Amino acid sequence: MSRTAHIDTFARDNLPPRELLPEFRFDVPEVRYPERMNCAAELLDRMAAKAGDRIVIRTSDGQCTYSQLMAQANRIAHVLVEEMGLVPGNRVLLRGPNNPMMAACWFAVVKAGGIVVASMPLLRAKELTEIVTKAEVSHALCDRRLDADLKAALPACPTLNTVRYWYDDAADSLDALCAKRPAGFSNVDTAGADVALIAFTSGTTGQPKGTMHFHRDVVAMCDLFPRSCLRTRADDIFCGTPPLAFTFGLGGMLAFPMRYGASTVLVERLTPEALLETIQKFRATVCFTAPTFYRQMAGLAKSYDLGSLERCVSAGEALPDATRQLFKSATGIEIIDGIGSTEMIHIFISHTPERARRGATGYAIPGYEATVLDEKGRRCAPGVVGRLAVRGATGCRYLADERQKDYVISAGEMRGWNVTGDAYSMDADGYFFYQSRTDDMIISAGYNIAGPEVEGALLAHPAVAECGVVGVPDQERGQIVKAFVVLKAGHARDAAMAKALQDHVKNSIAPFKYPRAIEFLDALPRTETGKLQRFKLRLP
Ligand code: 3UK
Repeated sequence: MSRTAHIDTFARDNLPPRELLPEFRFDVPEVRYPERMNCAAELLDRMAAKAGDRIVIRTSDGQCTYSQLMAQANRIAHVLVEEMGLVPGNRVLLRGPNNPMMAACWFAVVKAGGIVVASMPLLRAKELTEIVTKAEVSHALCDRRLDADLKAALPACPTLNTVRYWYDDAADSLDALCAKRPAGFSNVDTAGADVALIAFTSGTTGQPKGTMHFHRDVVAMCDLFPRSCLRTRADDIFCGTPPLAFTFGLGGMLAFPMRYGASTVLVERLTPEALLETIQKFRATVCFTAPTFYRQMAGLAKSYDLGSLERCVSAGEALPDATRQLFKSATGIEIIDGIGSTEMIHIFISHTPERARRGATGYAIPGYEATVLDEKGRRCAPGVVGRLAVRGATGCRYLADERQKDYVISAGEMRGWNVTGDAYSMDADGYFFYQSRTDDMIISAGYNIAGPEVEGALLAHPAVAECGVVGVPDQERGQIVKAFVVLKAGHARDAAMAKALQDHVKNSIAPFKYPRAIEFLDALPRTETGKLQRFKLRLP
């Protein structure tokens, strides 16, 4: 292993044992990097030197250039090292909505050789305590407006003893401290294989899992999907919803545009209407969000001028074909679907707009290989449903976690492949078709039924705004298919509607898959990242 710049070696000491590591493949030349690399230098300083006056961040209150963002990150890095006692390798909690200080803090931590542990804005004291404890976080930088949950967590977090707040007028606020610091900073000379980021999974159940990513992984994610599928350009203006604490958002809302000298619009809270307004106002060219947003935006699009918008990326959960078609007829844009995961850091199966295939997530993008495995761990024939496995330039490294062996195959012919927990089939052309999460497959009277397929059928009905389909226990059949449906305004939630929806499903897919139970809801339970919380629908 290369010489580490970390003095605090906690992350390296807690990497999975060698035999449980995934196999990394650097088949595409873009991801063969030098041994020394600091991803902040790569993404920020390099562009600041080359095109410092270009705008990097736009907000409703103004904008900043690459040089200004670098200066701010450098000032914060001085505060971290000189006032807060940060030592390379220490973990730093970042907590804030998507705003310029959150971005500057991200780069500051990495410049100073620290490891970013970002927390989703909606995490409460209990979850904060869990991630701080697991990652032995020593420092925190937090938006003042999100201080309550952090303060509530602190008594239970003995490792976390140095906290500063930003967007705050106190004399010892981060804003005040960094104003007194110089705009130049010499970055810690990290190894490409030093940990830069511990991203916690938005897992729905059980203890959160921390995934460790190296400096080189952060750069690699920028050199793969955004180059081959998104074809990012320097004049692009990015916008969207995913939080910077979610690797989907770290890429789409910050790192991807920066790798190409483009700019990003940061907005703290977005509804579908507000996202459409943002696209219109900033003349955005690229949008990143989850399928449910595209579906809602399709219904509203005609009231906005979306003439600037060219490319839209959907991830986080499966994009139903009904949503792809609705959005295309509303805007003319073929959405780019992509499956990624916190473990893999970003998207590994996707497609260009021209190569979209109905119902498919796409093909393994350059830099990755993917396949589908049967129960015995052998490759399935085309068309057969099994477990998705992937390997490439990035891969899963859980922080001190028994579950490493569940994500990475440790023996046999497929040793080193990452298993994402998704059921997929692959066609003869190498396109991958999502079925469900492996453990979400509904087994009813001996049939395997994928909830998302039933959802896709329901979504094609004109009265359906949103829906979620799960298996619920049943005496006779083991499980039955149950649909939770949000209707569009003006439709009655009655037995006749339930019957109409059931008939609609029976007429569009194999009849045994139809939902025997239907419940109408005002809204579906979702995570901050736009994922349907199926476990909540299954609760009695
Ligand atoms: C599901 C999808 C079907 C799938 C993520 C892009 O979602 C991200 O990371 P998470 O760790 O969840 C991973 C799981 O989410 N999923 C994501 N995208 C799709 N299923 N089609 C899709 N397009 O179950 C996967 O295993 O929260 C997505 C980039 C970075 C990310 N972290």
